[in-house]
Amino acid sequence: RHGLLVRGRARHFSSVSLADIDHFRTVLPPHAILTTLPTVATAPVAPAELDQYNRDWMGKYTGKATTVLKPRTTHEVSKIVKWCNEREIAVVPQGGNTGLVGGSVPLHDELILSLASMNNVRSFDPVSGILIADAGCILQSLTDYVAPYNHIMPIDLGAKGSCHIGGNVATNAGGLRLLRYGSLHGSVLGLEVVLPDGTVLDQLTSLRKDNTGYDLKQLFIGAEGTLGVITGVSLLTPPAPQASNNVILALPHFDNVQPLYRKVKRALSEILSAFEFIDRAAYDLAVKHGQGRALNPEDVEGAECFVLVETSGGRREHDEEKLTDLLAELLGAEKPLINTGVLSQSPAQFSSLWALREGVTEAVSKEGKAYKYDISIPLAHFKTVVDSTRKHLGVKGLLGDHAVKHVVGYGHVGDGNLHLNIVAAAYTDEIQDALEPFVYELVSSYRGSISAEHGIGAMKTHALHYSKDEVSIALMRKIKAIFDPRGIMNPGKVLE
Ligand code: FAD
Ligand code: 2HG
Ligand code: ZN
Repeated sequence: RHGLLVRGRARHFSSVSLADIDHFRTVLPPHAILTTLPTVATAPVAPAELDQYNRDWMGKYTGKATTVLKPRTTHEVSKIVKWCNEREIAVVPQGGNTGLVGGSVPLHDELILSLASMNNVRSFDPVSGILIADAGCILQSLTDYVAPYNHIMPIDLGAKGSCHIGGNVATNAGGLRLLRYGSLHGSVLGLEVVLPDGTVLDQLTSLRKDNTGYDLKQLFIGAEGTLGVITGVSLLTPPAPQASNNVILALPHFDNVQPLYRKVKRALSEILSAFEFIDRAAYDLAVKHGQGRALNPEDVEGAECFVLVETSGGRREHDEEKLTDLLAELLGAEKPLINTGVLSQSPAQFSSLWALREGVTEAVSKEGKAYKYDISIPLAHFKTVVDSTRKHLGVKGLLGDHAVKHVVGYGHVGDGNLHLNIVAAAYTDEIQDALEPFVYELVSSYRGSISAEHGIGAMKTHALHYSKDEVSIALMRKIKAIFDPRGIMNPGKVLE
């Protein structure tokens, strides 16, 4: 047994033993059990083979799990979790392991329950657009699945090639379509969840309307695996738009973003589907690391930031006309809000413009180690927050090639969500201490959220109080205790 600091005191969990592996062998086939423990029946895997499960996407958090289990059915998940609960083995549910707050990897040697082998579509109704899928389905594969029926997923994000729908639900991921289709709290119609004692909560309904008391499934959306394991998801997929266009606009000043947003909303109204922001430093990094095609350097000289506007609508000619009219109006204005605008002319250009925005995270990780702050603040203060963080690091003497290389801002303007990324040569305590609580206090001064869409994970448990009051945190603890009295489910995440 080992101690894991939870709520400031050590809680004791059992390490996975050979006897546990023997039990898991009665539940799962040998290839679904990856363990470094020297079992008689199966050759142990080399510890390095577990690295991809123990290390998070950023290379910032590393666990020491000895065992990864890959069940294929809800029944298998239930049997595993029941056993772990009885034995007090802590469990980390893992999807595509693309989370950005250290929630998907163990803090110590918790067992990793990977949903990767639960990847079947259970049903799709082309009339209602309701999709029921195993939690381990990769988001891109679901997009591909519904495409021939002329439907799309209500969510899209840069990690779509690896993240699971179960992981998306568990983190309540926002992404690039939230402006148009809203959050998963609205699109998810039902869930199947294995509770920490192994009970299966079957709320996998596909009803649009169901006011029959407390809406329990909502608790699991954004719970980051702390209340149970999501095994099935029912969600509403919207019809694919008949036409999608995008344009990237270069702005001379950040101050123009707000008036531009108002103008764009008014001009494009029902066809506006995304309004995304990249500051100059983020744009330069995306270009440097080959994300999308750079705009003509002369056109973007002096541009302080960029906005990507997407339209999705029902008639191509109508949408194109609206967009070109808007562009003409913006460029022809007496005091133009933009320097230039590049309208995509082909599907390849459409993707390339998106890549400039979507690819910033990838570019940042190629450039160095990222400290990520995913915050909700009023749009007017996006630039102030980036600038004051840069200034603060400068005062601390931490700016330079061997410490902090860049401070960049990008994100979802339409949702008031800024991604503040501090790109450093390495993760160091000095940088960490300079950034926290500085950033959280800044966010709190705007009554903002310290986590707009990525969650709390292991990264922000200590900072939850900046965005949640004591009453709310106390209620969260009570809810956790009801669902998971032994605290086995992703301990040390969300709540300390
Ligand atoms: P994981 O990383 O495996 O897990 C995330 C959390 O959910 C963990 O706490 C884990 O325990 C829990 N979990 C996973 N599966 C289950 C399950 N079946 N049951 C219970 N708990 C589970 N996020 C956004 O919100 N918007 C974005 O635009 C966005 N873009 C991204 C772009 C890139 C390039 C990357 C790397 C990440 C991005 N993210 C974004 C972060 C992110 O949260 C997601 O990628 C995604 O939702 C996580 O899904 P996953 O399957 O990888 O989950
Ligand atoms: C995005 O919007 C993602 O691109 C990732 O949420 C943000 O890496 C980040 O900080
Ligand atoms: Zn985002």
